[in-house]
Order: sequence, then structure tokens, then C-alpha cells
Amino acid sequence: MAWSKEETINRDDMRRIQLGRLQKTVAYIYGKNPAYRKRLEKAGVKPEEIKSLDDIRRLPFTTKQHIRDHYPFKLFTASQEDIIEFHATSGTTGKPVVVGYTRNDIEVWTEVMARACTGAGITKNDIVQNIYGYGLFTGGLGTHYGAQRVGAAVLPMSGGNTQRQIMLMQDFGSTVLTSTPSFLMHIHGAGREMGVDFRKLKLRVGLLGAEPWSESMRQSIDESFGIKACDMYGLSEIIGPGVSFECHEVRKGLHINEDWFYPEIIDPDTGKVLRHGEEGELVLTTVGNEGQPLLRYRTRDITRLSQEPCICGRTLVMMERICGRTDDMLIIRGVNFFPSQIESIILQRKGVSPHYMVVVDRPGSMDEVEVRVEVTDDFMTKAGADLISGSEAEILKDVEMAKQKVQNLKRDIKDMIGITVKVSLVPPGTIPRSEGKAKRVDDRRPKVR
Ligand code: DLL
Repeated sequence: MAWSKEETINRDDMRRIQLGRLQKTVAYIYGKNPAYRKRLEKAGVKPEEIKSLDDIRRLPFTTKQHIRDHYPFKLFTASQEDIIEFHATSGTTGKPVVVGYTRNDIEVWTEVMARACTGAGITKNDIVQNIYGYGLFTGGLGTHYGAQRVGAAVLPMSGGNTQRQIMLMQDFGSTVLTSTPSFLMHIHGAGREMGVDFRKLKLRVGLLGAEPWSESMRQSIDESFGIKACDMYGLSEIIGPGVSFECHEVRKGLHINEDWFYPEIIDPDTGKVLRHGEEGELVLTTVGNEGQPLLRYRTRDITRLSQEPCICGRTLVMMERICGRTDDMLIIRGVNFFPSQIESIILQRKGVSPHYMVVVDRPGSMDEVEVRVEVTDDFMTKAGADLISGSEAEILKDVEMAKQKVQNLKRDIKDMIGITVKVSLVPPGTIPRSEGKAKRVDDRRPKVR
């Protein structure tokens, strides 16, 4: 059973809702946000000219850069007194991408998250161990609101604390785990070492997302925990988790809450709108947000849409699981970052050059990141010379300096992005140079699908 009636209505009624909300949103933005109004004027569109859903194509796209350019609040449409919550994601320059929510926005978020929880089979009888991070990240609070709305009891764990997660899972009898898939696999590995058999616990449902994961990873999670894991997708700019979700009955694609987030698929190179079934970049228009409504936001996520009826009864348009991104954003253990953030750190440090490579791998269940950085010629020449004819004290000093560089880079990266990486210094000239766009990432993780 779906949570709300909009999930099962017929196409004509859905289009009516979407058009009404789209018209309202465009008029609202035009009237209240000078920066956005300028863009609409430049595109030659007036709110009263949006007469059908197809007219959405006349609206300009919005990008992450556009939000960043208006940091922190200039793209907000609601006034400050109506904003009741902020969230943010990390940005390429260290400045986050900020989102503001009004009370109504929180209500919409709670509603779409209640739909996602219901879709996964969560009810008021469940104990939801919420492992998504609480804080600026939207995963923790968004899931918290939705799970409470369906009447479940939330255990607000946030991320990390593996041992404690396992202890409370056992002691409280958690029935639902909400987490990034990779962290869940990490918990499983740690539990196995402690002799825990998760299949003997009361767990039965997983509501997982925030990063790409494959069908084989799902199978492995299902088996390891004795649960049915459902996918959930979302992004902070649009609302957070709850943009789309899988139903536990079918688990083959995600139902998009299209009465709030209007989807299109475009060719990322030309911007041309593609038909259902064609793969391209997902573009979302928020048709109910008040804090920071976004028109035709380019998510950079690649998927395809379909209108196939689902046996669960939901009529919402479906999207396939996300199979990649059009930019170089990396998602490691649920944390998003761009290689350029690492570059900005390297550039500030002496003795290393801006030639670097981010190597991502998944040797077990967790993603691991190694940042390889070339040392400068000067450093190399001095260390090399010392090694051949220097005194013991000089050699030890060089080694100490190299160690210090590694420690400093590790600390700066952890401070900026929040994840622990391995840093390796390599000799000058050893990172492959490319003639065109520099290749900064060597992603060795198994491909999703
Ligand atoms: O990750 C919101 C979220 C929290 C979704 C909890 C699901 C569960 P951001 O940190 O802004 O928001 O990251 C958004 O993460 O553009 C995708 O590239 C990726 N992403 C999110 N969910 C999925 C998923 C949250 N289910 C970015 N599958 C998005 C693949 C996902 N990628």
C-alpha cells in the first residue's frame, strides 16, 4: 500500500498537479528572486507563458555552479524569517552548496520520505537504526523525519561507531537499517570478526542510498543481513533523500515523487530532451519548494526513465538505478567531493607539485582512496644527493620531511572533505601526463549494474 494517493493517480491528474505547481513556482521565483528573474528574462520567458508542461523546455537550466555563484543565500526565494533549517554539501572550492528549507519544505520532505519508507516496507512497528550522518548532510534528518512520520521508532545513530552500531542493533532489536551500502558492508565485515551472525537478529529491511551500488552488492547485503534492501535516491539541492525510491515488492527501478520533483532526461552534451527509455542526464525541477526552488536543475546523474506500470500499484514515473555521473564528482562512503578540492590543498603545500592522481579502489567492501602526489624536482634532487653522499642526520631529516608532508596532506584532506585517505609521494614525472583534459581519477571499483 502506498503512503499517499498521489502515488497511484492517473496520468492526466498527475499532469494537472504538475502544471499547476510548475506555474506557481515559476511565478513565485520570478516575483521574489531578482537573480533568477534576470535569468528568466534573458531566456525570454514570462511566468504567464507557461501554459503546458512542455513549456518547461523554455526555461533555462540551473547548475551547481549557478548555486555556488549565489553563495550562500542569494538563490533563496523565501525570506530568512521563513527558513527553519539549512543543509549543505561540500563544494569544489571548499565553499559548500547551501540549501534552505521553509516549514512547508520540511513538510514536503517528510511526506516524500514517508513514501520512501512505506515503499521499502517500513511501518510503525519498526525500529529504524538510522546510520546516515546527522548534520549538514541531508541523509540523517531526512530519513529521521520520514521514518517518524510513518510511526516507526528512530534510533538516531548517525555514521561511524561500528561496534556501537552492532551492539545496539542486537540490544534494541533494530528491524530496519538506513545507511550507505558501503558502510553497511563495513559493519558486516566488523561484525563477522566479532562472531556476529546478522541473519539471526531482527533485521528485515534496508533503505540504502547516497552512492551508486550494484545489483550484486544488493544481493550480498540481502544475504549478509537477512534483509530486503531497497534503493533510495536524492540530492541536497533538490531536497535530500526521497526524490525517488524503490518499492519492496519489485525492486527494479525507483519511483520518482514527480508531483514534487518534475523529471526530464537530457543529452548532457547538447541539452536536448530525450524520450523515455533513452539514457542521459537527469534534470529535476522542484515544483513545490519554497526555500530555494530550482528550475531544470542538472543533477549530472545518468539514468533513464520509464512509464511502465509497476505491480505495486504506483503510477509514478520510474528511473533506473543511477549508473554514473557526467562530471568527475566522486562519492566515497557517501561523501561527495571533486578531485579539484584535493588539488587546492596540494597547491598550498611546498615540496609537492600539482601533478597528482586519486586512485579509488574497493579491495573488500569499503572504498579506499590513495592520493599520489609528485614531489618537486628540488626536493627529489636534495633527497637523492643526501642518500648518496649525505650524513646520516641529513638522510634522517629528509625522511622526516617526507613523513611530515604525508601527514600534513592527509590531515588537510581529512579537514576539507572529511574522509581519511592514504597519501603517497612519488618521484617527479611519474604521474601520467595527458594532452587534453588531465586524468585525475583512476577509479578501479567494480562498475555498477
Ligand atoms: O546523498 C542524499 C541522500 C541521502 C540520498 C541518503 C539517499 C540516501 P548529496 O550528498 O547531495 O545527497 O549527494 C547527491 O549522491 O547526485 C548522486 O550522484 C548520489 N546519490 C544519491 N543517492 C544515490 C543512489 C544525498 N541511490 C548525489 N544511487 C547524487 C546512486 C546516488 N547515487
